[in-house]
Amino acid sequence: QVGKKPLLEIWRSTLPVEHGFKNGVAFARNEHILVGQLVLNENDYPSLDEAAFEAYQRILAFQRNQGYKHALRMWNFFPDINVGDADDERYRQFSLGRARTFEQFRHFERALPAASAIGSYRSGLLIHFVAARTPGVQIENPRQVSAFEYPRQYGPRSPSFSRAVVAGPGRDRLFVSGTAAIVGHQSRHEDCLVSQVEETLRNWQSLFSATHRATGQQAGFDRDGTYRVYLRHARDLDPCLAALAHGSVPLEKTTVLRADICRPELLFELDGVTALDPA
Ligand code: 3EB
Repeated sequence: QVGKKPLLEIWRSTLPVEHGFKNGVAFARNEHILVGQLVLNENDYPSLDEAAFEAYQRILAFQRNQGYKHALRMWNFFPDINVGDADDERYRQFSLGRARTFEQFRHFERALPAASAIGSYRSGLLIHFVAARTPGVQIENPRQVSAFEYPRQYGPRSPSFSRAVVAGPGRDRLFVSGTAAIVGHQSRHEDCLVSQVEETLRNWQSLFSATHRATGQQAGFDRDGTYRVYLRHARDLDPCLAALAHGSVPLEKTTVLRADICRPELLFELDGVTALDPA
C-alpha cells in the first residue's frame, strides 16, 4: 500500500442504489449497472476447471436475470495460480472452465468483459463483476494478440477477456484489463521489473490510442481513475513506484497489492478504471 491510505476502494453512484444477496451473489445496482461478487468453495467441485465453469454459468445467468446482460468487467482471484505443470497449471484450468461457459454464446469473442486473473492468499474462487443494461465497446490492443486468440501453447483454451471495455450508456468509463509486459503473445523482459513496467505502460498508451480511434474520446491516466498494481515481489516496490510515477500514473489513486500473476515470468500487472470525457 502506498502512503497511509486504507486498503479500500469506494465505488460511488449518484443514482439510487439497491443492494442484496441472491443465489449466492452479493450485489448492488443502480438503473444502469450491476456490481457483484460470488465466492465458490473449490472443495465443492472436482477441479478448478469445473469450479470456474460453474461460477461463470451462475454469474452470467444472474446478470441476465437481473436485466444487466452485458458483462463489462470481471476480477478473478484464486490461490496457487501458477501451481501445476503445463496444461495442469491452475491458471490454465481456470481459463478452460471460464471459456467453456463463454463458448456457449454465439460471437462471444466480440462481447467479452475486461478482466484480471490474480493469485490470492485465501482459499476459494472469488469473482467480482460489473455488468450493464447497455453493451460496452470492446477495445483490443494492436501491440498485443487478443487474449481470446492466444495460440495453443498457453493452454487448452485461450483466456476469455477483452483488453479494455468502454462502459455505456454515457461512454464515460474505460475498464482496462490486467495489463502486463506482453507484446504479440510473448512475455518480455523476464528478469527486469522496471522494463516490465515500462512495456506495460506502452500497452496502456496503445489502448488509450485505440480507445480514441474507436470512440473519438480522449483517454489517459486521469486523476478521476483508479488503478491497481499487482506486484509479484514486495522487494520491487520502490523501483515499481518510481517507474509508474515516471509514466504519469497517479500514485495517489493507485492501490498496490502483493500478488501472483497468471504467467510465472510476469512480475507486474496494472489494471484500472479511467474516466472518459463525454463523447
Ligand atoms: C495477459 O495479458 C496477462 O485471464 O482474465 C491479464 C488480464 C491476464 C486478465 C485473465 C489474464 C487475464 O495475458 C494475463
